Order: sequence, then structure tokens, then C-alpha cells
Amino acid sequence: PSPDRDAVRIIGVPMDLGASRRGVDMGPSAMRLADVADVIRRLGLSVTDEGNVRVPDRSEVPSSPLGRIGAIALVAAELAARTANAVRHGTCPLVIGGDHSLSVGSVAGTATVLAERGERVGLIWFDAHADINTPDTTLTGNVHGMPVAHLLGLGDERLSRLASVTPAVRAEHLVYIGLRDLDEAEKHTIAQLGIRAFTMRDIDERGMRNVMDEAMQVVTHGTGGVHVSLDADFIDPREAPGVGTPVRGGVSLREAHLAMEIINDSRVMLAMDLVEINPILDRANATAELATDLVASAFGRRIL
Ligand code: EXY
Ligand code: MN
Ligand code: MN
Ligand code: MN
Repeated sequence: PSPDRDAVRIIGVPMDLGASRRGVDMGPSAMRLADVADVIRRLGLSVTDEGNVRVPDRSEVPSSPLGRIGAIALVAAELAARTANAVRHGTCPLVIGGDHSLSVGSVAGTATVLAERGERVGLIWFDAHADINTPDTTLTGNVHGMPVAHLLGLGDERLSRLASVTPAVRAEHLVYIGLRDLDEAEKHTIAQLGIRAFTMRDIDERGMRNVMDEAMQVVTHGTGGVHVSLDADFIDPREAPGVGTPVRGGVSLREAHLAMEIINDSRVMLAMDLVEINPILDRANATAELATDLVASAFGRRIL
């Protein structure tokens, strides 16, 4: 597949309902302050900023983490429609979060358009975490620890049935990169479903180039294109401190860039999420600026 990605649509999702720590709702503002639209435009792409999806205030929703599933599902449904619309028109949505629970919507949107073409979506999940808990296995109740499970058709139906196909993503079309902080139940689910998971150890031992080559094979085999979901906590907190859930021992700036460059080389990316940026924990706006640079690499920036 060779999607035409000369047009990008930015969709902001200022949501932190899936997290217990506040602040990632300011991620879209931080990315706009880092001038993400202009940075992509300077690569020669046409960029439209569609503004934000409407997200209810915390005061309007239940205070328990699981009680917020209904509100998150409504935001995700709106995001799924907007993501699908962009992909259907041959443009590449760049979804800026917001906590990672939003990806149940964005990935559902990409999956829906591919299903219309008789295809399935491949999914690359760059994250320190596996985000594969369900409301039954979660130790925290936080829905941003659950989007992958719901994309695989598990968990609460309000979150698992947002695409026109269920599951939105098949386990064999999913790959994790950067894992280093998993719950016991999550390890069990990954093994049981046979999900291809590249941990930090794999990156350390084999190098990002080899890991990416194998990952790209997994997500392109039998799919019509790839959705890239990037949690900023994938990157080491020394370089990206402004994230919702920092975990030591992440990838370096150069490794993250190489991963994005390889994605661009492959020409298969249909949509991208950039999530979990928390300006409250940042040094100035360093993390959003770094994330903007990574987006530029994913959209074709070359050093030479
Ligand atoms: N596994 C933990 C939980 O389920 O609460 C931590 C999840 C953190 C999720 C971050 C955003 O990627
Ligand atoms: Mn995540
Ligand atoms: Mn994470
Ligand atoms: Mn195909």
C-alpha cells in the first residue's frame, strides 16, 4: 500500500480523563506552541489544523476512573469519526493528545476505513507500557492503561466496539516497541495472545534498526496500512520529562528518530497519534518540541 500523505490533518484531543495525574489535557496546546503545523508544512506537506475534539470537564463526569469510561467513549467516538474522515480523503490524521485512552477512537477510525476497502489495520504501539489492561485486570482503574485491550476486542463494549469491525485490530497485526513497565496480568495477556513485543532489552541487544525491520514486517503483513501510536513516555525521561507516566530506561533521542525515519521510508503510515505529553512536568516546552521533531521525521524530514 502506498497512501498519499502529502496532506496532514491535525486533530487535538485535550483529554486527561483516562489518567489519574492531571496535565496531559494541555498536550495539544504544548504541541501547537511548538509549532507542529508549520514544522510539517516546511517539509512541503499541506497541513490543516482541525482544532480540538470537545472533551467534557472533570467536573461534568464521575470522579472514579472507571466511572469515566462513558465520557471517554463519547470523545473516542467523535475522534473515530474525524480520524476516519481524514483517512478516507487520503489525508493523514495527526492526533495530538491527551491521554492514551483516546487511541481507542483514533485507531478505530483508521480500522473502519480499511474495513471499507476489505483490509485490516496494522498497529505500532511505541510505549513504555503495554496499555493492555481491562476493567477486570486493572490495578489502578486508569483507562489510559487499557486502550490496546479494547482495540483487540476485550474489555468494556463501549470502548471495544467503536470501529465498524470487531476487533478493530487483530493481535497478529499489532507490535509493541519500547516496553519496560508491565503489570503481571498484562504479561499474561501478551503471551496468551502471542503479541509481538519488543522490550527495551530487545532494543538494547539488537538495535533499533533490526527491531524496526521486524516490526514493519509484522504490521504490514496482511494489512492495508499502518497506524502509529506514539506515547511520549517511550522516550527516556531525561530527554522527555514532560510525560504523564515517566519510566526510567527509555529510548534515546536518536533511537526514537531512527524509528520515525524508518516508518517514513516504508510509506505505509496512514495515521499517527502523539499522546501523553504533560506540560506541567516539563522543562519549559522541551518534550513537545522533541515530539514535534519526531513527528517531522515521521513525515519525511531528512538530515541531508
Ligand atoms: N499499567 C498501569 C495501569 O494500568 O495503570 C500503567 C499504565 C500507564 C499508561 C501510560 C500511558 O501509557
Ligand atoms: Mn500509553
Ligand atoms: Mn505509557
Ligand atoms: Mn492487503
